[in-house]
Amino acid sequence: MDSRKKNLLVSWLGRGNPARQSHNLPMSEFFPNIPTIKYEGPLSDNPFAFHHYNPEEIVAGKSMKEHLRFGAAYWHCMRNGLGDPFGEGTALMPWDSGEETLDNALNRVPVFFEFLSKIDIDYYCFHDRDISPEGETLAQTHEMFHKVVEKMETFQNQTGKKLLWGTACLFGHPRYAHGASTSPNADVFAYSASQVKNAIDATHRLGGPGYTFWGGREGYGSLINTDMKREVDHLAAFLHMAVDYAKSIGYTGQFYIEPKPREPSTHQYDSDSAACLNFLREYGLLEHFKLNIETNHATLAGHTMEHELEVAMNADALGSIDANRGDELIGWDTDQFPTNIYGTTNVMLRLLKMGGFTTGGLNFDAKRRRESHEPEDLFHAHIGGMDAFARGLKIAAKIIEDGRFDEFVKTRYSSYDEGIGADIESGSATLESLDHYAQGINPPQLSSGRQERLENLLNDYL
Ligand code: XLS
Ligand code: NI
Ligand code: NI
Repeated sequence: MDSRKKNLLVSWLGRGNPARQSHNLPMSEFFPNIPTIKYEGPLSDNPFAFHHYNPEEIVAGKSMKEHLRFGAAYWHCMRNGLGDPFGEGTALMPWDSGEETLDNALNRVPVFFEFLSKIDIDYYCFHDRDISPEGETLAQTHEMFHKVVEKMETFQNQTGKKLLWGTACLFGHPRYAHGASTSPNADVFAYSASQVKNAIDATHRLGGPGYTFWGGREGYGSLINTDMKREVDHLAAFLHMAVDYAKSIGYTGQFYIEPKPREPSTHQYDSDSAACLNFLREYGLLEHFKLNIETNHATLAGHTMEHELEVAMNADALGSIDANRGDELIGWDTDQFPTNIYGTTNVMLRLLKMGGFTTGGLNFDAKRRRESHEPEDLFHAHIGGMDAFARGLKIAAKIIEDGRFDEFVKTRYSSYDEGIGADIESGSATLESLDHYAQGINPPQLSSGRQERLENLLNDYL
């Protein structure tokens, strides 16, 4: 493929060319100096060990591993050259020829599964175009894709690793410049459908319990040239087709939408949890979809992660989590590894209250900094994220067990437990009855919200 086309393909990965290295690969080990990562406890000073994540340790009735269901992202681990808008990729990937060929795609598979085994992560996620290249024709693209899927299946069977969710990349290729199912061009809609059909087939074959739609370019650059109503109708029609297709092949996995407000488009239709839920409800899709909430997308939307999780949970629609974090000083999706214990505690508090994941998990949709270009940095990055979530889980379990937060909130609303409050909640109160009631009482006396005291209490657990 000519170099212009190739550059376009690598640049959707965000992300620049992997630095070329020698091809004298060891046959069986791609991370020869990295041991299998094990739990050594908080006193260990071994950087290649977990200090807090102890997979079999029981916390709140389940092993840490069962609670957390960690996943690794193929796109970040294997395809992210660590380029940024100002410079090409820096990542050393000695196993990668840098070519968009089937052979190179097949060569990456054992590398990834070795990584999963050594880092002790059970699940992974991928886009179709992460694992295999675009061919000269659509038929050739699919043919190469299914060859790589076959190899992934073999490696899943050999290693016991599992797919968490699959997805299709409907935003990288130039044909998706105006969107995929929201493109004004119906042939592009058809191409998107073809990719999604094949990606669902692959997810089904690999036993993935979930399939994700992230909007990418399903939004607009400007309303001046956009028929928003038509585009959103098309998006809904597309998702209905996916639901129908899954049913027709007996795929019973959970569909997710992953909200994000912008980037690359100016506005994405799936901008946050509330917008997604409204869209799903309006188009009769809510029973078929849950949300995959990403921390950095929440903050881009001007919300906290906790807010996005609670909006989803309140609609019984929290499905899975893309675990990462943004940078307060940079206005884009920096996809950093989650290391903030406050953040992980807040996520785990909600997850524990929800009763944990069913089909979902904590997928590290996160990448190393451009300066962390060595293969071992992949390990440091994931170890940090896993340890941070292990601590978040333990702290959240303690907070729930201790019960003081829940007790405070319960008491704060106790005026609705009886009397006039209970009448309001049960629907028996009316404006007239409340008018009568309010005129017969003394002016309301408020209790303190005690925010600062509770913030101090939270710090006591950390
Ligand atoms: C991009 C998204 C993407 C999805 C999968 O910002 O996070 O990586 O998770 O398409
Ligand atoms: Ni994501
Ligand atoms: Ni993202």
